[in-house]
Amino acid sequence: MTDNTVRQLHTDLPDLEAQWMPFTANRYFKQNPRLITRAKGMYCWTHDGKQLLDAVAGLWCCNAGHCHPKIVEAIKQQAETLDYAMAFQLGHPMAFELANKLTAMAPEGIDYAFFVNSGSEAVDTALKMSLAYHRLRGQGERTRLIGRERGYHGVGFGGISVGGMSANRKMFGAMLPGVDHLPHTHNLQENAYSRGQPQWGAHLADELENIVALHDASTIAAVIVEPIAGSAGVLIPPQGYLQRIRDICDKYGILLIFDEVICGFGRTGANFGATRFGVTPDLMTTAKGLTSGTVPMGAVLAKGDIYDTFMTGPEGAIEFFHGYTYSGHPLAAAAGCATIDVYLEEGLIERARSMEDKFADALHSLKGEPNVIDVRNFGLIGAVELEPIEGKPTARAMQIFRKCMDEGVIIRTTGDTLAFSPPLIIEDAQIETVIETVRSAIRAQ
Ligand code: PXG
Ligand code: PLP
Repeated sequence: MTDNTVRQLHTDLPDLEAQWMPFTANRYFKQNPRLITRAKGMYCWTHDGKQLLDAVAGLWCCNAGHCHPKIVEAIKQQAETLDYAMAFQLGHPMAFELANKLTAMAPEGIDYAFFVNSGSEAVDTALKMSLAYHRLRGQGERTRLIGRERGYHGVGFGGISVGGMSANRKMFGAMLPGVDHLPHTHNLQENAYSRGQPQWGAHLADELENIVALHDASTIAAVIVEPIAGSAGVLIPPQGYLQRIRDICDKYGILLIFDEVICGFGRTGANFGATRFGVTPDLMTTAKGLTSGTVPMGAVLAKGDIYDTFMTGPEGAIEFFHGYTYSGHPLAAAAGCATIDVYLEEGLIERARSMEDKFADALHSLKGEPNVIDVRNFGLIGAVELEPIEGKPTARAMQIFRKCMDEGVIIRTTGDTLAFSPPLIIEDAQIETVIETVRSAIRAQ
């Protein structure tokens, strides 16, 4: 069923019908196509030649900017040298090199990297590692997984089970059994217009004590939280909150997983959210910025103690019955190595930290604009929350998104919140362009 009028209007486009697009209003899109055909640095270009300033780094992933020449070159070279090497029982040098680079930039004690292809796979892998870890230690009854309301952990069955976004869960049946959720920390009455970490809310971590009291610690394997919840609207952890979660996990022998898929690789102004917040989890899930969005890849980073627990059976036997055909794929590994080199050589992570105040000033200047009810920020993540149009949730943010696109700036929306996560190379003038475009779009409603 192809709509000929659309095809006639956009004769330079391929037939759009056959692709079932992810997290997209397919029918609206196919009537109003927006295709990106080229990108460089802070900018993307559409099929009809329009230039767009990218204020979300693709989908929170192109942290080094688009098509960085060093990363592009590394991918080209790798494609010419080794396309694929069997991932199980064989290996190739680039994956080991990347594991070394990654663990060198991770918090102290995080010494191992297990490669996957996405954030969703990283989450499912970390959850499986947690269950197997306890079982290997003779605590196989620790099977419960604790997530958080308004958490996003990708779209695998594990990820949606511990995740806390109802639209992503309600269509898919019972999911994993034995999952519970912490409350989220978003509270506009207490915390609206916080700059950086809100002061109120550390006590919400104590809800984990109630969950432990309900189920008993001996049944709980792991707690998974994003240091900053991204997809559900940029929810910054209250001061002291993450440390309290860490302390309660330690008290009861529960593993703590930080989902760093968005927070990793400079987004928070440090290597990882864990680094910036000074709280070290047992497992970290990463993806996105790992290859600056160029080739799909994720990694689970693990404490030495967890790896060691697996390395106890007979030598020559597989220790963890898990892995993907493309775990540590050569192109992804080459992209990852070059990306980390770029972050370090160009000082992009320090750069993100040094831009944080300017970014915060610019974002918070939107306070007082029509229907703005909150502005929040941390590192190079920001959000502007809007009063929903009565009876039409999400419509206001979507109108502003479309207006910004028309004016040449890509932002992201979630619910009635506008989200920002620019590449770490953003310049002062580009911050101003983003914010002034958003201001005009807000005023134009
Ligand atoms: N965990 C977290 C914390 C994420 O943000 C995933 C896991 C899943 O990663 P993959 O690679 O499987 O998509 C994510 C992904 C948005 C948006 O605009 C956020 C994500 C993905 C797409 C859109 O909020 N986060
Ligand atoms: N389905 C089938 C039939 C397979 O053979 C495989 C892998 O060999 C998979 C799924 C899993 O694919 P991947 O390893 O890319 O996740």
